[in-house]
Amino acid sequence: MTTTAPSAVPQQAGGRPVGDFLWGVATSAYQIEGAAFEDGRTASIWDTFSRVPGAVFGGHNGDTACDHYHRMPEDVALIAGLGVDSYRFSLSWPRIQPGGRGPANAAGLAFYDRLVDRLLEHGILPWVTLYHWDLPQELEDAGGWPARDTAHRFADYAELAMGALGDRVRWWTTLNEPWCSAVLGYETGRHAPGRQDRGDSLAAVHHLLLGHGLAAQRLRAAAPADPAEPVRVGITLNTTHAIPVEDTPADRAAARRADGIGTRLYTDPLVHGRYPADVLDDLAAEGLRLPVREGDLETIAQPLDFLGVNYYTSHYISGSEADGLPEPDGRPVTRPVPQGLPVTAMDWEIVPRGLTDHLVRLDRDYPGIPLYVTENGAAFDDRTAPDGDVRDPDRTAYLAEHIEAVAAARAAGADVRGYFAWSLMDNFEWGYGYDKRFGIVHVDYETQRRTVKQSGRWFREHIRSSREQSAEPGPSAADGG
Ligand code: IFM
Repeated sequence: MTTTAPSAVPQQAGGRPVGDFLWGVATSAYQIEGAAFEDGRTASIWDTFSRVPGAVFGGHNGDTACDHYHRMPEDVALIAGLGVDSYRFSLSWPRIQPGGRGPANAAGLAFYDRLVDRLLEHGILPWVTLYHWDLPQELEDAGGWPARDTAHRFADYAELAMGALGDRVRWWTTLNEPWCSAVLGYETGRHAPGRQDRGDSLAAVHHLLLGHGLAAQRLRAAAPADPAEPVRVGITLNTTHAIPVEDTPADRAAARRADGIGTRLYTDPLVHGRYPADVLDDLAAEGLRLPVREGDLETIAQPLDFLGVNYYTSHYISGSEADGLPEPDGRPVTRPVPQGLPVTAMDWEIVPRGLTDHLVRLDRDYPGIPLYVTENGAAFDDRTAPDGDVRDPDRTAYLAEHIEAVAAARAAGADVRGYFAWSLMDNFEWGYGYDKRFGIVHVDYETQRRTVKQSGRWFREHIRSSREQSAEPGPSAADGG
């Protein structure tokens, strides 16, 4: 993809402009770090949940994961070898602030200090996510995200992190995918902490968003001044791209509900400072309400320097039950219907066009906020060939088609400024343990050997040629496609 120049070109803390489009790879702390109880780190909800029999495939956990904590220099060299501009990683809250309260743990912070320095030495822009699901267990014991106090604890932690890293890290994401934290964590129970209460889940939505707003305020207040490189604060969402199966009133209404609960419940308060009225009505019909207090919505609607979009698939939604009967709990039917499209190893349908449409829609409905695809990628059942290579044409095609889809969104006018492949390397895929591999780098969990897959080589080459094209004068540098 060649790309047109966005109005604000990301600058690296070291000063090097990273071009007109940011290419990156992404990971998260619990999924790769290991060293679960070293240097003062305490348990997160995932350390606890992964020990619940049957909660995670094979009884796997993140105790060792990719051992990134001990192999960080090697991994940064790997990232540099891929030729990306940026590395998006998350900080482990219980490593930085054990127990979720009180002073920072110097040994825990020292790891991120070294990581950031190492990235900058390699000319790679560090992009930090504060919360990628590893809530300190003590805070869950005190009520977790359904409890309002957790939002305040999160803001304290954000300030600690900014104080330690803000002189070098200027790109900050507060939360990764609050939908997953709230719905999978507190409603379906498929993720930590494994609770199953729809009211708690809604309270978690509100307190996660409140935590985002409070943290955004504290991050900006605590950021060391740097006129050359302002601090950027945003959030990453896994919004739902909902498409009516048929153009009927029932299916359109169902898609509206899916979009409301999966997208607008987050984007509307964040950007417009109000929850969507239709979603509040739907919830009221179930006897549910969000625990909003005076001033909360103003706090939540802090200016966003960017919106991170994680995209894996689209959802075709029907408003009628397969057998013609309503849903047993009396709620209106909002049923995802597989379309028989090719799927990944997660059984997620591959819908690149949905990424284009979704980015264009977000840009239209929430204008003026630069968009970054902060995650996109696919799990497939990789096989290591006898020569040690991992040839993954499915993943390579998936990445190519979705990167094309981003270019199409830009060509249609959406202000999309970057793309991060999920994931740098195979890792702990939550409830699926190590069974699902999303990496563009293969990890042999026995030896911790890393091997760049065919998709990783393709990604490196694509970035290189895309940069070359952007540098060329003439129409190709500005065609956006
Ligand atoms: O691995 C996860 C990641 O932690 C959050 N977004 C989706 C990915 C794939 O399931």
